[in-house]
Amino acid sequence: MSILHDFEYYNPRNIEEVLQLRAEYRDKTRILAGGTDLVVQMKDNIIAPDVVIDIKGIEAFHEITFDENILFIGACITFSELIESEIIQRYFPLIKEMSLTVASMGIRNRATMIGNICSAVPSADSAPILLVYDADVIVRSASKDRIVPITEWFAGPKKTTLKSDEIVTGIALHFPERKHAGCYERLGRYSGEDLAQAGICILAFDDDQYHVACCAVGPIPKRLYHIEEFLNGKVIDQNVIQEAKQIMLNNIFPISDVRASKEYREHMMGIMLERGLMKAVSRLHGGENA
Ligand SMILES: Cc1cc2nc3c(=O)[nH]c(=O)nc-3n(C[C@@H](O)[C@@H](O)[C@H](O)COP(=O)(O)OP(=O)(O)OC[C@H]3O[C@@H](n4cnc5c(N)ncnc54)[C@H](O)[C@@H]3O)c2cc1C
Repeated sequence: MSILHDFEYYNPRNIEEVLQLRAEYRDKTRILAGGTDLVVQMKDNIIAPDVVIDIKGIEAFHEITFDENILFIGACITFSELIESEIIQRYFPLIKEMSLTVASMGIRNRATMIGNICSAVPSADSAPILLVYDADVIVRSASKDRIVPITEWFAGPKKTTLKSDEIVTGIALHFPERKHAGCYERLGRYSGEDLAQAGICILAFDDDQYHVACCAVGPIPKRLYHIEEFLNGKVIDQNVIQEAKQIMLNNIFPISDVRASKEYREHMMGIMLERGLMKAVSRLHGGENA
């Protein structure tokens, strides 16, 4: 179906122009990155912005850099570019592992990681990875720059703390100084164009500390701090895993929908937590890299 309503299309070449348009038209605008969510919503008449600001022409948004142990991913970097990036492969292989689970190659060639967290659907695959790394979302408006910790980014299903005059310029991740390894476990009905039924990401450190985050099992993707508190300082064995699974059941709130029932999601999250912990710890101790 075509887009049925009229809108102004802007294709600015610098950030200042984007910020001016956002400041002037605010709620009436939508940023266009890859368009894999926005265009679908416009075609389905779910949203009807008066002004569409295409940011793909802004050079600075196409950068992936790694300086002083900080990874910067620009607003227009696609999942395919993340998969291909030597920086990502070398320092953040978990991002590559996650990106390969997103949709199909056709979608990954257009869809951006920043668009994924701006859409903020509960099943956003980028979210658990950014959460375990304590990523910072870099936000700008014409009057102010601010950094939003990813733990404070998601405000509800499809809602973020971004204001109507702001844009996200990129996301920053600190490379942990301690030895670490991670794993992303994702449940889907089939490989290809399907959203996650459940997802869990684990980052294990060599001093027996753990970061754990999930998606698609509650209104927002989130860190599972109660599980982390229980796991921290412990060597992973079957007793620890079984207790961690019980703690998880009190901390996730899946719903039943077209993709899976609440009960199936709960059951599978236990299995994925077990698999994820075993895999992350094995990788930490010299197994395959991630
Ligand atoms: C067939 C199909 C399969 C999919 N499968 C998956 C999947 O497996 N896993 C998954 O997580 N997602 C999946 N998705 C959704 C995924 O493609 C999107 O979430 C994508 O990552 C959004 O990025 P985009 O660049 O296309 O954003 P757009 O569609 O351009 O924008 C999305 C939203 O973010 C806003 N936005 C974008 N960039 C900025 C910015 N810099 N500043 C402020 N606001 C911004 C836009 O205004 C819009 O509201 C799928 C989508 C389709 C169509």
